[in-house]
Amino acid sequence: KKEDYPISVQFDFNTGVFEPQEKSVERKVSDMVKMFHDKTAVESMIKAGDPLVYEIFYYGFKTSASDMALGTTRIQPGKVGDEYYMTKGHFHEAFDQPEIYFCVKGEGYLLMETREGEFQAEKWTPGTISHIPPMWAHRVVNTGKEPLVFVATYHLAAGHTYTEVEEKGFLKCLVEKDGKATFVLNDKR
Ligand code: S6P
Ligand code: ZN
Repeated sequence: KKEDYPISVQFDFNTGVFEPQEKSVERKVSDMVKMFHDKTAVESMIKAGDPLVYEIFYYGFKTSASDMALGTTRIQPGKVGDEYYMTKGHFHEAFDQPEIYFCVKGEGYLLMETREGEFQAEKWTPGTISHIPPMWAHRVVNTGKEPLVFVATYHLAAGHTYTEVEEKGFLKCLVEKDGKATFVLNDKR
């Protein structure tokens, strides 16, 4: 079968795009209404054109015996109110599924949290590779002035669940204070 033969894609470290790819997904401010804490800023940004927050480029590398998905993400620099652009964040549906993230461009943080309330943030610069263990929700925040690009590998069997993060957020948010990226406690908690 064709899918059981090796295949390579060509990745651009600057743009985060690779070819060939199976699909790409765009997320705008209107896709993340519940995620950002300043609802007034959310509404006015949507009215002012609903800017792009991040894009995902994806290839599943499905074979007849297994899969190993590749997803690259490019988060634009920017803020909604004082809160930096970020991914939605999710848990994996399957309780035994980890993930590897590799930051190739930009700067920011990987936020991770368990359902028991343990929280950990990893500072990211180009070259940081992080292992996300099973059962840790994960979100990436771009605190820099250029796009943040990272590469993810995971099994399609992982699945994604967004509702818990949508309702509760992560323990801490990253906002700009006096020109600096600062952690503040999430006011939903
Ligand atoms: C999938 C992996 C990434 C994210 C992507 C966007 O397991 O973690 O490819 O899907 O970074 O984030 P999110 O939270 O919108 O899926
Ligand atoms: Zn994931």
